[in-house]
Amino acid sequence: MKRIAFLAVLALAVGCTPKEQPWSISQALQSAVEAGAYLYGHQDDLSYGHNWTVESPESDDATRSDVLAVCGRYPAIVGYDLGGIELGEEANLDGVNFDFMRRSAVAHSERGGIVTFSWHLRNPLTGGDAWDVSSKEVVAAILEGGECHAMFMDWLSSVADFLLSLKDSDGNVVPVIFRPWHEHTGSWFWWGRDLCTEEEYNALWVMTWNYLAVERGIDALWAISPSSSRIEEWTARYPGDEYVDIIGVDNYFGRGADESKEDAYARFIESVHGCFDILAPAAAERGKLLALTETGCEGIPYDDWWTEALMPAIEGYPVSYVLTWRNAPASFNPKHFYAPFPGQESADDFVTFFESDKTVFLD
Ligand code: BMA
Repeated sequence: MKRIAFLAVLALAVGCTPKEQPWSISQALQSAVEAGAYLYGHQDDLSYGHNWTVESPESDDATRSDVLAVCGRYPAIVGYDLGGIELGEEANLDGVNFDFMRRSAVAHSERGGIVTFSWHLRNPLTGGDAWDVSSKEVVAAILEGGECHAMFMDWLSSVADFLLSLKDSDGNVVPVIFRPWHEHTGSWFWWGRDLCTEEEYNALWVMTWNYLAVERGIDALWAISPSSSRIEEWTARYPGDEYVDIIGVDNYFGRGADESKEDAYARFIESVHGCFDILAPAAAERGKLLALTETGCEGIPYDDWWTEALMPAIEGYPVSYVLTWRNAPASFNPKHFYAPFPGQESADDFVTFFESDKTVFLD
């Protein structure tokens, strides 16, 4: 684990005006890159793990974490998902209570960490979920002049209210990374490539940004995460440099039924390199941070995936952070986890990954 002046960097933000506040997170990420390291992040890290879940959301002190249990440190970044907030639900689509999300996000931030939010929101036109791709009219329907525009702006106001409620003990709203409309070069979400035009996608982003950043004054770093699928087309669905701070990619490891482990590792590394070969120069040219915004190997049934697949995939690129997806409770799915827990097959290798001077965890 590389020690960067993480807390100090965040503390510097105290003197900033609200508009400049995400500078603190930006500096922490930039410092890591300059030190040749990247922050490690884990989705829903404090909310549940493979063998546990927060049972009393109103009183739980958000100290439990599979990552902490394995290596003795929290991830530097904790990811959360806002899906469900748009309907005023008590918990998100994966059962994370929003009051607990608020408290644990603030707690993580006060410990010196960074929080990032994605949003697997419902389909506003059909009433289905984020994966309901039955209509190509959804984005058009929520843009200005569309039949669902007013309703959608109401949904956005729930997001704004929540983000503005993330106040630390001094009453300051904590800066976050906001990562909406992700994996849009794929076609499995209703805002994906085959589901809306390039103009509609870009207008959706700008409308979201105008409302949250300008109208509601939310200070966030905005991360755009195309999927590795059709990554070469990513610039067509990119709203413009003014609206983006981090350029990343969502790229997961997978192994074909007849594929050897070695071939699967090589194919993953090559795929991540292929994405970064396109994104890294573009990010540098535009003055943006680069990230592996979602990745992971489901169930991690290997004792060297972290050091032999993930690290070589990132090596050589100025990646500021990497986030692995959630450790769903075994009762939901015993194999749907992307970070180890004590005794898990990849745990020792994860400790090597943690000990490397290329990675940054919470000090
Ligand atoms: C997916 C899976 C789902 C989950 C969704 C949003 O990748 O983990 O189980 O509902 O992300 O978090």
